Amino acid sequence: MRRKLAAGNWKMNGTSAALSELEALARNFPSSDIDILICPPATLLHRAAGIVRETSVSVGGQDCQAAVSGAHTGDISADMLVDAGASAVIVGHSERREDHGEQNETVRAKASAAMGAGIKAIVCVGESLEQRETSKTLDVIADQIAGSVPDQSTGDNLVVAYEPIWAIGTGKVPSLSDIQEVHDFIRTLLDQRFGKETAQSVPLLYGGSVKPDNASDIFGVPNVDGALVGGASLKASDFSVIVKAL
Ligand code: G2H
Repeated sequence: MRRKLAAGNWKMNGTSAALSELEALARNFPSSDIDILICPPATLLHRAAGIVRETSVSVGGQDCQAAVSGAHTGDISADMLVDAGASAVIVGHSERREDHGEQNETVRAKASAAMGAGIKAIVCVGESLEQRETSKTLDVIADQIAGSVPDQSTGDNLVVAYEPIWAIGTGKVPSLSDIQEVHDFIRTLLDQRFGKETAQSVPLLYGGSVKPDNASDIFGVPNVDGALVGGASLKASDFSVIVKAL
């Protein structure tokens, strides 16, 4: 019922030369049963969209501004992402929450703007190490889901990514039972708020040090519908192994 999604987040990595990796990935997946998404830096988005055209790979943004247009120097609107060829955008990544002080309210407005522009919002949530060690994980997740997920969310316009902050780029990964606990919890929260049909149709991604050698174990966890992959999405060979494990 839910589509599976392997999403790559290149973060602030890649100039024109990196597009050869996207070309290789697109060659590997001319067609696929699962959704494959790469979110390159905004500077590459338009060219990236041209490269993946007519393959099973699509491209997305890493962030968007909540406003449609106007005096927001350096920002990019959801409509601009659409114009560049994006079908999705990551919002509320912990690096945005930390580096730019983004609160739930801002993340929700960005997700809402993305949905309004007709693209999927990949809303990121996740606890810090201190929050996990003081047993606050589920409280933090509940707060972020309540605050960051817009009311107009559906299975077609929302993806939720659970990314424990302490697992991002560190090589550390939660136990499979800990991943399942949080994913089950997110599904329950969505059920309580949107009803069973919508809750069951929203893809839930795990993110944080997903690599070729741990992907299939993570994908075996119930309620994990895919991954949001950082470092291991930069090389087509690594990311292709992860895609095939899904
Ligand atoms: C988590 C993830 C991508 P990495 O941020 O969103 O990065 O796979 O490098 O931990």
